[in-house]
Amino acid sequence: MIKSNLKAVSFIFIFILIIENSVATSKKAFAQSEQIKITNPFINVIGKNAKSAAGYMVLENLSGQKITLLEAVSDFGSTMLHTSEEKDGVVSMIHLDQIDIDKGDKVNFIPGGLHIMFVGIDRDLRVDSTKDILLKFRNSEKTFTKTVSFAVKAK
Ligand SMILES: [Cu+2]
Repeated sequence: MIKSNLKAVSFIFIFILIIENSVATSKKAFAQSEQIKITNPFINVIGKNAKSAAGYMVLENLSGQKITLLEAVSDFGSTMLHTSEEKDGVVSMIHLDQIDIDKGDKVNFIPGGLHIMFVGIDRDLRVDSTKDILLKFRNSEKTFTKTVSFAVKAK
């Protein structure tokens, strides 16, 4: 009888440990996503049923270390990280594998510069709606994500 009680107690104890552990993990993930502040996220859309569009925002690194933007993920098309460059009056887009944001720095995604390129868009992005975009980041310890609501605007 005592033996089975002990078993039950140790089972509950392990259960509590597992719960505490997962709460601590999600708290840490939350804290990390708070290290990046994002302001004015929007997607510029040209016309109806556009197959491509560009997303802009201001990223601010509030942490004490470099944070790298690895990827943006949408549920309506593929994405790439791009920057624009003008040479001899010709604007071309350059693919970037990642974008570093140094500690305390602000990085501006603006028309004519850095942007999230959306391609292969499979639905009409209604102007004045919002679209959730998942941003994947990395710091020196781990990768973490942040979901940001982008306002859809007509260009
Ligand atoms: Cu582009």
